Amino acid sequence: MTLQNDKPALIAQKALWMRRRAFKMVFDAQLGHPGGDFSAIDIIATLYFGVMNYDAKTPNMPGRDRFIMSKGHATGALYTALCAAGYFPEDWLDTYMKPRSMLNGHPNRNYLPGVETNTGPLGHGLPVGLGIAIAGQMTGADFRTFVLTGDGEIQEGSHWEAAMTAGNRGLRNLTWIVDRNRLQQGAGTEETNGLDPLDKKFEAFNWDVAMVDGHDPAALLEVLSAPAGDRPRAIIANTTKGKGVSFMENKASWHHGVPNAEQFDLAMKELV
Ligand SMILES: Cc1ncc(C[n+]2csc(CCOP(=O)(O)OP(=O)(O)O)c2C)c(N)n1
Ligand SMILES: [Mg+2]
Repeated sequence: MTLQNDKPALIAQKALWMRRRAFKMVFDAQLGHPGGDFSAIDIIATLYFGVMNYDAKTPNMPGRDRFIMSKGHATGALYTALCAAGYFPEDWLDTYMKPRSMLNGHPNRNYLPGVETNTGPLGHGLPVGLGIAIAGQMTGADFRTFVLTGDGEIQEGSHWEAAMTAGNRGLRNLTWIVDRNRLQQGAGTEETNGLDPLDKKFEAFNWDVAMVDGHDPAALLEVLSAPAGDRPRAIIANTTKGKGVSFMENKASWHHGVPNAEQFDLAMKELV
């Protein structure tokens, strides 16, 4: 099977490039959120290179599927995906977080093609995605809306208001993916303000629920491409913060830790 026809292999290849490129951006800027970049990259690569309908040359194409990056701090993951998808040239990535760059620490739709909405203050992605999905439902449009949140992020109550409304309206065009890496900024989610059992919470809010290995492109592809049912869909993607670099995995300190030269070289040796 050629790579072009083997979607999981193509997604894995894109995800590897995204990890390496995002880590170089963080290293050069000495700023960023690499732990949350690396837990989300396989999910985002699957959406952009296996699932979503979009045209990078026409970013506002009316029928495009919408992706809302609610965990807006993970810009290394989002910007490398948008670049690989063709929204802007690679040399823009070299400006990450520099003065007057369009690639800020948090995404800005006024600067960067492909960004659906500004995020960074946590807790807003699902409410915005809800509004977009309601508009789609009201107008009979057939695009889908995908919202990616962190797990610590959903301690914000705004998500649960949006979840209630989506469940009550049977918004079958809305998919909420939770990057379930079990860590937030400085500690574990369960020791901060526990979320388990998340699946039961979603079911109680009238959502269909699926669990998936958030680092397995084939499994992600299957669950994210599944035809919509009658209700909104929540996907709990079990992930590892810092996935792919041994000394970063499952370490809260890499939430916004940045590498020195030796750590950067070590990571590049592992990310092959
Ligand atoms: C409203 C708000 N409060 C606090 C922050 C600071 N902050 C940025 S990321 C983060 C932790 C988020 O954890 P999680 O959602 O689990 O993200 P991930 O583990 O995927 O990086 C916090 C507290 C913020 N951006 N917005
Ligand atoms: Mg988390």
